[in-house]
Amino acid sequence: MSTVDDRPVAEADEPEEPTNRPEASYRLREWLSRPYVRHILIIAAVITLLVVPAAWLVIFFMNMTGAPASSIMSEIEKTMFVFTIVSAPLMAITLAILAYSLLGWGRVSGDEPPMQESPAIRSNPIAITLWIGTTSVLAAFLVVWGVTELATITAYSYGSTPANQQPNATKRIDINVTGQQWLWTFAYPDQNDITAPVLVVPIDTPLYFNVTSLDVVHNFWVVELGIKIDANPGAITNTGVTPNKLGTFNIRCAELCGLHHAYMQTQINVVTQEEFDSWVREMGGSKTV
Ligand SMILES: [Cu+2]
Repeated sequence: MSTVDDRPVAEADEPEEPTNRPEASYRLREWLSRPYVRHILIIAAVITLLVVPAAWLVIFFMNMTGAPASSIMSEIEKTMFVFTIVSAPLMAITLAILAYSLLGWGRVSGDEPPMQESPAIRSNPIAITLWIGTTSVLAAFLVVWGVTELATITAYSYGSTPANQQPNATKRIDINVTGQQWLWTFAYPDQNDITAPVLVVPIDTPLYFNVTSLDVVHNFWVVELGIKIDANPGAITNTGVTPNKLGTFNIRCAELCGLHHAYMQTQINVVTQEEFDSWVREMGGSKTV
């Protein structure tokens, strides 16, 4: 009896050569012809098309971001709309896959596992190139749009312009804004230093705010004007805006500053030049713009 094991040795499994793998374009077409892929793409297209009127309705028609009362806020609303539209296709495809998976439309009935299908789309060079290319172009567009808008808004708020070179520098109104727990005070240095707990300003006149705080960090925020800046103790921050719509808008504190932070709000009244002049006289000031 031989002690040598002469049974045939099993050959190691060799990876199968993908010699008969179909072309990438054929595989992509095959993938797109699957019913669940087409269903998901149709749902994604419908969601994308619905986002456009929905965004328009919320931002421009219902004015849920606050009806713009300055060029700054108009630019901000435009940017919100563009960002929503451009990101809609990606949101839509994610939601479509999620909905399809959750609702189980692709489920195979019975206990049988799903049938093995042809090579996965994740290894398809055409699909990968299209996906990365498209999302990169969308992202790059948003970066360019964002930087351009930021420059425009900064210019509108006089953030990048020295005080003496600002538009209508002679007509400009300086306002010293002081936040403290939990109220706002406004002083008009060029109008006999009158002070008021409510802001009154003329329409179409550049306003320049010198903002500070007496205690903790607050934040001076007017939604409809599109301005928002920290009020820091011991420092002055600046922002500016030209209101272009008559009306009364809320001024809120946008920095959690203690117990009554939620009630730290007052109002800005945008009035005509005549109304502003008579308000200044009433308050004891003399020189107006
Ligand atoms: Cu606050």
